[in-house]
Amino acid sequence: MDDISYFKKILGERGVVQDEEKLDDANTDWMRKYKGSSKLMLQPRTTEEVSQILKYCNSRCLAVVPQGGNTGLVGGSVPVFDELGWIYLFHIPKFLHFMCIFSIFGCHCRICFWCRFIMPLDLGAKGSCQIGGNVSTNAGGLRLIRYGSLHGSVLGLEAVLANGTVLDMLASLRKDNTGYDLKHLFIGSEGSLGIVTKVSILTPPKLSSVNLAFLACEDYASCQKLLLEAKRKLGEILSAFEFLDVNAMNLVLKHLDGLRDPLSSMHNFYVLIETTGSMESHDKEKLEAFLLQSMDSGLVTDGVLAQDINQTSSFWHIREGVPEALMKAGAVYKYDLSLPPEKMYELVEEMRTRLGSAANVVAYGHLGDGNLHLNISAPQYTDSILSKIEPFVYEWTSKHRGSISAEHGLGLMKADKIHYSKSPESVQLMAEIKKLIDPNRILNPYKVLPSSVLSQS
Ligand code: FAD
Ligand code: 2HG
Ligand code: ZN
Repeated sequence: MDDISYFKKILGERGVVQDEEKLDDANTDWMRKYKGSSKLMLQPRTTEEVSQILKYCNSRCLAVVPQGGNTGLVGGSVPVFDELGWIYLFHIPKFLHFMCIFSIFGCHCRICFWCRFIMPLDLGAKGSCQIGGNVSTNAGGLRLIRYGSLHGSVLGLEAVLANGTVLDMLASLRKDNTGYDLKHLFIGSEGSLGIVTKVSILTPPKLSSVNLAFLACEDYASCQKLLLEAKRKLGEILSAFEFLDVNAMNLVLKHLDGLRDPLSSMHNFYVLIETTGSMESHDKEKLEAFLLQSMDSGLVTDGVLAQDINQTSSFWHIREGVPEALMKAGAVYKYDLSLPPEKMYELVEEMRTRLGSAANVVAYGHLGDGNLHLNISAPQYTDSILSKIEPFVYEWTSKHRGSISAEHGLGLMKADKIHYSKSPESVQLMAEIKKLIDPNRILNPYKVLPSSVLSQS
């Protein structure tokens, strides 16, 4: 029996996609930068089907790429060389196994908001990304400052290994120190160690009082001081602290329909501060007092508090819309860096000096987490621009002991750049773990780790 017939036997006709139009979409990443030419997409609906596919692929040494919502930004979710195709996981997390463990009470339910709980993760791609993809990239998002990373809020998961073994790590406990905590291997390993099929996640209660301020600062130092003040004065109700610079703001206003500047004039920097708490009058009073003090001290030069849900969503749209506006502006060189906040904008300014008028250097991100999204926008990709950006950006980040991937992962784009952030010994151990779990390298080969290291180990 040939491979296709075998997959049809496991998945039925509907689970084996060979239609060119569908394949073309799935072969291309969100940025339309990475494009594969694989001819097969498999759509399993159950863990058992995932297991059977992998067992077969492993026995035949056929490589596969797990794909969720395909919103990844580092070329991790598309086949790029000789992979057989994808395992498209839409049906897995969505219908079957998205299990929320609410607070620590262990109440199991399918959709958080029915039960007045929220997902601890929120990101601009929320309409398309999937929980399996989120866990596999250890996505950060807009509220990490409040709820922490998925390494903290994922309580358990189920993953299928390359040989088809189903690993049940579906705990719902806050505390469990029995041996190595294996689930962490799958959180952030970008589909290179296993396919995540079930997740149990700690979901905080939905609180009734949410306030959002859209503020202007004239220099980066003020944004930074504002962050320290916000942490001190807003304390436990602070739930997001995001920033964008004037170049990011200009792009959004130019390329996204229906958005307007909430402030009356342009400023050098914008900060969004969100608070979430349980008592409206107390939270509002606290935020208003904080804003008054920040204006008196000159840290904030202008600002507005969202008055209703429409304003709230349009303020968020400005921040969350930057990646889309960049896509509309042309080619984008994307860097997702963790840096000490006091160093972050120095890099942006140095980059502007290096590139001059050849490109538009745009900065925004999760300032509260020390995560800079440095994006360089140009009419098209050219070697001359790239050579001014790389390896400079990685060397600079490494010199300041930052991370070359704060939240998007390494994917294909940065697999061979891992050494800028990790020691040779750590990379070697990662390669040995990969070899142990996936000796035939069938799971997302060419991603995460350098091929040169993998082929030696
Ligand atoms: P995909 O893109 O399909 O896959 C991503 C990686 O995970 C690939 O390596 C893939 O092989 C692997 N994978 C997918 N599903 C599984 C599975 N079930 N098991 C094993 N491996 C799997 N990221 C952030 O961290 N923070 C943000 O704020 C943020 N904002 C974004 C905003 C926009 C507009 C866009 C386009 C992207 C943003 N991202 C952000 C990046 C992206 O959305 C996240 O990385 C997201 O978690 C990817 O989920 P996905 O389902 O689309 O995964
Ligand atoms: C965000 O925070 C995403 O908006 C995307 O992580 C960042 O496009 C980017 O560089
Ligand atoms: Zn981000």
